[in-house]
Amino acid sequence: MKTKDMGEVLLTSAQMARFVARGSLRLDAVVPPEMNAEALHVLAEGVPPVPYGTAVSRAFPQGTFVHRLLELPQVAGALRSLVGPEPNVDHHAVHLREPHGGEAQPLHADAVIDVRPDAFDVQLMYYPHQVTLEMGGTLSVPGSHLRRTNESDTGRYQNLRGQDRLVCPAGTVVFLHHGLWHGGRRNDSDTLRYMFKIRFNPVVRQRLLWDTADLDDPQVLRELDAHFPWYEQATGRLERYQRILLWRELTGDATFDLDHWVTRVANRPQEDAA
Ligand SMILES: O=C(O)CCC(=O)C(=O)O
Repeated sequence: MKTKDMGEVLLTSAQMARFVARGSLRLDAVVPPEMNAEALHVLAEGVPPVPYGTAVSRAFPQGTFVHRLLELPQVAGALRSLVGPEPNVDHHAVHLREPHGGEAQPLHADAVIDVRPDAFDVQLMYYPHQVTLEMGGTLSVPGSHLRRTNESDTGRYQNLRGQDRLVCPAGTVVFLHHGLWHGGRRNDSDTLRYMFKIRFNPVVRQRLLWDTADLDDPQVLRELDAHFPWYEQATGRLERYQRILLWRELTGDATFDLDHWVTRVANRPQEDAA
């Protein structure tokens, strides 16, 4: 485990590969109990709005709750590994799921038009209290982030095989690729559910920003080759294809491949036959 400035715990290559395959990274109970207790007051009062594109250190000045949240070693290390130093804040929001209230949100991605193959935003989601199955934890569909859809066009899909209904201890932080299909679930409990979200835009190229000591570990390939149960037999393979392209960008290795998927498709000989 490698640490950077101020004790940041960077992600490993295997964790990055897992993020590239799944579209999310979950850090359980990384926020200490006293900060979680404070968060319930801070979030109830509301976090002041931040103009689009404000650098994170200006958006949340030193001493504020959010600044301290983002300084926690595992949170800071994951953010740096995914989007690099001093990203911009796209927007933030406190998301409530009322007790016995409302309906589940339709499945959606948080991007209407964003087909970047070589970069991504991340959304931090922080849960200051325990989330039980009844409490309307966020639902997400692992491996859906690289399938190009527009925002809520996936809303008609219900209960995809392998979907993840978040149940987590207090102080859990989840990072989502901006394209991941997700939605708040209905809250069937007596408890108001809080979640604080911040979307970050990178301001540097997202290349080798993590702890790369294990870059050649076979686990990296295993993570990148992951299959998810909702994938179609044939089209599901395109997800692996997209992951290879993203891994090439993230590592700068233009020859990286899994079983020649991209190499084969890139074969366009330019020489005429003699
Ligand atoms: O409230 C939630 O769990 C999810 C909210 C959501 O989908 C979003 O912020 O885009």
